[in-house]
Amino acid sequence: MPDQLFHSYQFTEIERQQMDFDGHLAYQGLLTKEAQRNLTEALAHIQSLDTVEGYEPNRFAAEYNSYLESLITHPQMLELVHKVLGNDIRYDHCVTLNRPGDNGGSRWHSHGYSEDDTNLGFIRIFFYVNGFEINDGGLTVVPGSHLFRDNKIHAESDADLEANWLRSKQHPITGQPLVIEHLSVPTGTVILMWTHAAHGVTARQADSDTRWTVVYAYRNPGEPSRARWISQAYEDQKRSDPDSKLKDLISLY
Ligand SMILES: O=C(O)CCC(=O)C(=O)O
Ligand SMILES: [Fe+2]
Repeated sequence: MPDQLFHSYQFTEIERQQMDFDGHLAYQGLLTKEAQRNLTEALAHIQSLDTVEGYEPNRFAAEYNSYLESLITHPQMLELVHKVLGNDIRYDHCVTLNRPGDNGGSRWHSHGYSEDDTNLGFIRIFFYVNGFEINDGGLTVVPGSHLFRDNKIHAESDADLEANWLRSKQHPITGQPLVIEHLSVPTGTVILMWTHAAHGVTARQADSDTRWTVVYAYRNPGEPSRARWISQAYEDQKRSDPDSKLKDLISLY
């Protein structure tokens, strides 16, 4: 048996509705201490590698680190993904998101997948191994923004988002104006997010330690995927290995 990845949690109709309503769902402190330790080590390993153009260790992280790779098919990971996406799933990417002190964060954006067929879902599963605070490598979100299924949200700042994309938009279910939310989460937090949700990341403070983070993405197959960071060699190897746990998860379709 692999080590425990998560403490116990619930994904009942209540959590599903919350995720579908907000576009994200945070499980505070879900990662076990052991998983946090192993993840920190693995993320530091990726950080220590020289970059390779076209085959970047941070983008193809699971291909560079066997612990990160093992989590793609960890029974607790697959159980969670199946709860959210149902039976038919594919692995899409595993990208490290380490942010050292002074890291600039990320502007507001969304990601795309299957804009027309809303039956096909795509989720990002963020492991915020050592958590984050508001205005210190903190994730920012707009509850309800994913319901627009807009893959082209871009803004330089909160003010820019508010003056443009957010302006005159209401939550499709409540009719209330959409608002920005700055999250803050403790060590070991896992955040699930529908890929069309508007999100950004605040800059890391200069005197802060590295924020250790990795994202695992999965989807229902059926459409091409733009952020699918899987090398052809890796895909071919997994597909041709009858014993690989990734065999049925690795292909695009
Ligand atoms: O670094 C983060 O917290 C989020 C990064 C991000 O936008 C993403 O992986 O989609
Ligand atoms: Fe993103």
